[in-house]
Amino acid sequence: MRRRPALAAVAVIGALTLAGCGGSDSGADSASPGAELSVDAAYIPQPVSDSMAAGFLTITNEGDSADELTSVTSEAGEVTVHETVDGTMKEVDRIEVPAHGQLVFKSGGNHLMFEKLKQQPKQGQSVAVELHFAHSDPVAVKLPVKAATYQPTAGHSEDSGH
Ligand SMILES: [Cu+2]
Repeated sequence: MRRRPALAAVAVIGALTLAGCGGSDSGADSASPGAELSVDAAYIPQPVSDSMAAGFLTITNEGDSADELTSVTSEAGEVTVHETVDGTMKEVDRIEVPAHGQLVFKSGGNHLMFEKLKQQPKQGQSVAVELHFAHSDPVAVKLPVKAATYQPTAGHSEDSGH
């Protein structure tokens, strides 16, 4: 999975040139494998620190190929990707988004680590980040700042109705 730089380049070029096109020519590539990424459940609990914060989101891949989150950038400050192992967090270079699966960032697990923030994120604001992947185009995401105690409802939403 890591030994395919040539294939990755082809996939990126293909995605660009085929944008908005049915891709019906060149039957050789008709399976058009690739990751299809979407992001939801993004939020930042309002941090107590004025320079550090953790961010959470879920990346869903409906495609036939795995992808990897390779970096996260933000104008708000520095962002690194951390995972939590045995209660200790450590920075990771890249993290897989499995084919037909999800990469979940949640409290106590994987998280985006914001450092050297220019200003403290406050509830009601949002922080824009850009997710960069090994194969897919970058994805821009806004993480709304929630209450410090905010917990997303797992699995399904109960927000509808009362
Ligand atoms: Cu961390």
